[in-house]
Amino acid sequence: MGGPGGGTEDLPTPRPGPSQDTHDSHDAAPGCASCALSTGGARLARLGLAPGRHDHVVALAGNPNTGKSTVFNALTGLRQHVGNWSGKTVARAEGGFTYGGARYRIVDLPGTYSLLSTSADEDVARDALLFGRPDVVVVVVDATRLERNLPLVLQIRQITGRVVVALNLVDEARRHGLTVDARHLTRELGVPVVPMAARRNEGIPELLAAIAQVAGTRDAPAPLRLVHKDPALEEAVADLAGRVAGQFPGVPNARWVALRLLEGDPGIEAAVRDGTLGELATPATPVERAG
Ligand SMILES: Nc1nc2c(ncn2[C@@H]2O[C@H](COP(=O)(O)OP(=O)(O)OP(=O)(O)O)[C@@H](O)[C@H]2O)c(=O)[nH]1
Ligand SMILES: [Mg+2]
Repeated sequence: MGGPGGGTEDLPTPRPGPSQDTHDSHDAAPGCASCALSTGGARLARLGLAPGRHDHVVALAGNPNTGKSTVFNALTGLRQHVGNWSGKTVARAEGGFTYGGARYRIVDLPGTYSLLSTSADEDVARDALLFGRPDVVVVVVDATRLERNLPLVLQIRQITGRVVVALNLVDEARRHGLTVDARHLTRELGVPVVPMAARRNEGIPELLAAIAQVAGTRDAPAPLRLVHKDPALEEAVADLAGRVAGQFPGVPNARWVALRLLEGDPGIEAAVRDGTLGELATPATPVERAG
């Protein structure tokens, strides 16, 4: 896969302070649900998650329309419109910022409801989160619609503990008489939850501090692990995860891959069959990861 000419792009060197690179690229395998992972490392490079001269990589994820681009603009200090990723044309947004003397690259991912991907857009977000190994995943959630937003948070928590939840739109929630207990959520999820109203720049300093804390720790919480009550299922998952890890040494989230295989996820099945899962197994960034 890849745009015309294929291959990876040279990533721009992050500049001190705000910066942004917005790219339009064409996905050469439109609608190829079964080859979701077939671009391997090249795709991660295009996503901006490959190694570069930054200290930390931050991925911005969340349901559609939760304020991800608003958060992106607030963090990078830019006001550029960031298009959605849809259909064959992918507009990706990457930016940079410095905080506490460290350089961060931030990648705005397409909105997604689930990592159990059903669309090409969701495949992009899924691949990046599962295999891109960002130092921090900021999940932007809508405080007025928590019940619709939390499933994605929980799915992401199952693959990494390096998560900050940006509890956005608290101004809207207030308007509707809703109060969200962020402390309680923090305890339940085991990761920082930062109340914010990104459009008014409320909560941005707190979000930056939480990102820096997670980026800098070597003791991120372990991924949440769903324990299956049926011992036979648990055994099957463990067995398959072991085989996935044996076949593709270094692949992140072998257990997650095993669960999807047991469910018959066609994209994951194809990536295992044609071996492209292995292309995603190489460490993507220079920072040592926990979890
Ligand atoms: N009231 C309020 N509106 C916000 C806030 N943050 C974002 N918005 C508005 O919510 C709408 C969606 O914001 P975006 O930043 O485009 O959301 P997104 O998650 O990037 O959306 P997609 O890319 O379509 O998934 C815009 O109209 C924003 O101005 C906030 O904190 N409070
Ligand atoms: Mg957006």
